[in-house]
Amino acid sequence: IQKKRISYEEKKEKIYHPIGKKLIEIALKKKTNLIFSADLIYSKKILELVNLIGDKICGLKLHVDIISDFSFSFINFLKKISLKKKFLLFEDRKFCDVGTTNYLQLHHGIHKISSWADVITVHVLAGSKSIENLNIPSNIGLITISEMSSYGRLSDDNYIRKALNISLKNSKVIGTVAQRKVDNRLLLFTPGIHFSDSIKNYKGNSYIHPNQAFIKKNCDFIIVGKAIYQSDNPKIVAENYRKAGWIAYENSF
Ligand code: 5FU
Repeated sequence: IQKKRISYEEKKEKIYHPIGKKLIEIALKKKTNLIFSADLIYSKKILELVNLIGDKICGLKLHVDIISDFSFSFINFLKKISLKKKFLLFEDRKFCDVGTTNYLQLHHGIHKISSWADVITVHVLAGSKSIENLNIPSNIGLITISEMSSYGRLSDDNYIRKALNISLKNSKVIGTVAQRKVDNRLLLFTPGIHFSDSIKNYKGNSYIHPNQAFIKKNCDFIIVGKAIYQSDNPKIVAENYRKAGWIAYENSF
């Protein structure tokens, strides 16, 4: 396994999926590796924040099933902003069932995730077959969850190794969530990011500074939620995370 730090440009050559390549292109163009996790329950609030910080992010991550007033007009607005400000839409649904159920949850129900998401997250607990045959269009990429950021996560080294292997073998997978260095053919996404040391362990999730994510773990993209949406000035704070993430990336070689 190749774990030596490589640049976004080099990584772009190793990632064959068009969405993986596109995410890297956006990152390089906008100089941002920041993905904003908008864990808010009203669509208006999400749209307000995205209008405010859309220039600073390469991705917007949603949990669409927490949005109380979900509608397709909300999705249409988001899609428009994402095209204008150039960022991708991530749905953090963490599909974790047998393949046929994953398929139904992805394409049907109220949210029709496959009709609008650019990237979706999946667990591989049910095995490699559970994420095959999902009939995903070529413009949707998968992120596997190999190792969560939470305290007391159940994944051990053996599970993580197998999850990473499944990720490498599936051509729809663009990357993974893990708390360690991974093969350079995968993009590494790191949630659990916060500047403040005082929330290292908050409600069962663990947090690290962007410097640690890039320098110790060779992360490619940081995912930041409450540090931004709970702040008094999301625009300034998002810019601070963008800058910190970018500088940490540059300093990680
Ligand atoms: F896969 C993972 C993980 O391992 N940890 C996470 O925290 C996903 N997450 C998500 O990232 C979680 O569901 C939240 O949506 C987001 C982190 O938000 P925070 O407010 O920055 O803690």
